[in-house]
Amino acid sequence: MPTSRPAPKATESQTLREILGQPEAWAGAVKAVEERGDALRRLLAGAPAVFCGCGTSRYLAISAARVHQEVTGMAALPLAASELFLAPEGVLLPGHRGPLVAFSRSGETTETILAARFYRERGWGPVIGVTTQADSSLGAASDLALVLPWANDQSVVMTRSFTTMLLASWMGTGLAAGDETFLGELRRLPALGARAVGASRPLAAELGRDTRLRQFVFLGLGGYLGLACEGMLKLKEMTRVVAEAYAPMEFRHGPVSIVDEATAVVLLATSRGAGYHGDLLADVKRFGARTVAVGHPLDGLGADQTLPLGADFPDRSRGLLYMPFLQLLALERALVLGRDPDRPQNLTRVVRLGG
Ligand code: F1P
Repeated sequence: MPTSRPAPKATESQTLREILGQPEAWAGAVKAVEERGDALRRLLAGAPAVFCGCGTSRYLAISAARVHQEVTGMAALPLAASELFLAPEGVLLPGHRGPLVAFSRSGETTETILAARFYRERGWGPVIGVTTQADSSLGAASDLALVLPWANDQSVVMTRSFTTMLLASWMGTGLAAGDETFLGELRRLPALGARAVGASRPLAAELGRDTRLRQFVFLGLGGYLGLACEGMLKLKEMTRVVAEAYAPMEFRHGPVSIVDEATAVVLLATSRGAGYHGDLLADVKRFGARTVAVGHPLDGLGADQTLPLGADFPDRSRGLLYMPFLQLLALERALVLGRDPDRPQNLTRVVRLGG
């Protein structure tokens, strides 16, 4: 239903408050996971894992699973929750055993609850529910519920809840792997969050308010694909502007046809991709795109605009610092279009089947 409420000023937006409040919420996640460390280690270590969710929580599952596999050395499969119970033969092998990590801010999304129940009924392994809601249906369907109530966004769109649940998942991964170096990186992120938010605001405002840019493409490698997809979703939800997300090199294989002078291509920079992504940006620039590179390393990419973030972090943990920029970009565009970023068209805070 279109909202009849006039769009709020930026300062009145619930979404903005939640974006700005992320660093405190991250600190809470680090602490909460450490307190449940033994139980999480027991459930997560030593077996292939499945990660699932819907919408934002599904994109979170991609970033969580890719990092989990890299850090633990155990297979990790990201799924849309519905795939798990509607087409299980295509995703899990007979005899599968290992934990399911199911994400849901509300803990009430129909498909995520059904996936958790289905997984347990089949005896595939323990379910870890990561949510912001105490006493939720997901919690009831889980062997261990990791509840992060301070990250429960009141806005329809998920911002703080996405990054906080992602950091919590990465912490669980670090504990399962016993990887103190990785855990040390994650423990440093909350203290750097406020600086990342502050550094992101000017470029987010400039690009978001530049209405000559009518379509946005977000590119992310590996676990950063989940972040790129989430950047796309924020823009769609808050603004209805055309947005797409790809693994960077994939963009050249067809989708590049959409590029014109009204296109912004936002690359989420990674050390691993650096040797290839300069050529990619040069290509899309030739077709007229505005190119923006976020993160690190940025040298040699030749992007029109850059936002340096997280230079002293490795790829696996740096991406969290990129998210405020993507969220703020969408918020700025929503406000310039006179849309209410807190209340996207056609969307409710919880999506229930038949509800
Ligand atoms: C998942 C989701 C969100 C979307 C909206 C409706 O919610 O699809 O991605 O932005 O808020 O719900 P959840 O399962 O994480 O509560």
